[in-house]
Amino acid sequence: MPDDFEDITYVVDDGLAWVTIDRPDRYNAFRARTVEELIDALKRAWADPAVGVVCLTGAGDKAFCTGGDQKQRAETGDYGPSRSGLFEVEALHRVIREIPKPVIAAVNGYAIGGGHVLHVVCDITIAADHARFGQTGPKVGSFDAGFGTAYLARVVGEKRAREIWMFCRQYDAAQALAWGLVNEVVPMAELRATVRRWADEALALSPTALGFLKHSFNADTESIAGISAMGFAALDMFVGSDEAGEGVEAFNEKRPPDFGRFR
Ligand code: S0N
Repeated sequence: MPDDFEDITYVVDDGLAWVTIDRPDRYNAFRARTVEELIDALKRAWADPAVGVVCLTGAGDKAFCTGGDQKQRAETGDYGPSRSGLFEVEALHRVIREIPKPVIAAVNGYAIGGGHVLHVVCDITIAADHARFGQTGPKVGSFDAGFGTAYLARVVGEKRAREIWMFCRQYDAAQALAWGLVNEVVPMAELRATVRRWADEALALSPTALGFLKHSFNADTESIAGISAMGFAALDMFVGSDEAGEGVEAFNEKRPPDFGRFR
């Protein structure tokens, strides 16, 4: 299949598909096209019997992904064009969960906002020791009322998940490991080799058993998908508001937001 990706790269190496968000000048933030390409790549990995494990990562050593592209949002009021005309973040979460193969997030820097949610929904997270984690929605006028909140609470517990969203702090890799938000922390220079090692362990196991196990783990949290659909519909309405606009403008003007008048 010809590789017509613009925002990502897709490379299969000995059973492991590397899916890399390739927008380092935007700290690997995603626009609609990026999300569409990520979905295509994951489906390609799903369909390919030569692939047993997927790794999602970001180009460079600054960022894994910093969520929705706030510059695009300021320029055009949306996340730019896609073939379908949709901005399918919710569908991306679903395909990461539904592909019956382990998906490993290799966090090579900031995992922030919608980028943080991406690693949360992956099966495994391996982080470089300089990685930083956090949500920014209430700072920039967005929220994730689905897997980004409810499933995060399953991972780290209610109190920590609420702290993460309600205070928009950043957490280092050691803290993320202590909270069970990541599986392993390694020096950046060892990140890819570590993913390779984890992938090789999984590649030696029964793919059918792994697939059913993944479905089984998902079954327990599947009700979140319904909340997620409602949350993203609400978000679509909220992002057009003056309140959300203040968050985007503040980020792009490099100043703190002033939400006082919306209280
Ligand atoms: C990552 C942060 C903390 C890094 O800070 P630092 O080290 O001070 O570097 P900066 O100078 O800030 O950044 C370096 C350069 O990278 C650009 N950049 C960084 N992040 C983004 C981004 N998300 N979009 C576009 N550009 C980005 C900077 O602008 C800078 O470039 P220059 O040098 O040219 O100025 C810090 O950068 C940070 O906090 N980034 C923003 C993180 C953020 O708020 N992300 C968005 C959070 N929200 C979402 O992801 C939700 C989107 C969504 O899922 C959605 C879904 C469906 C429907 C609607 C939505 C919706 O929300 O609209």
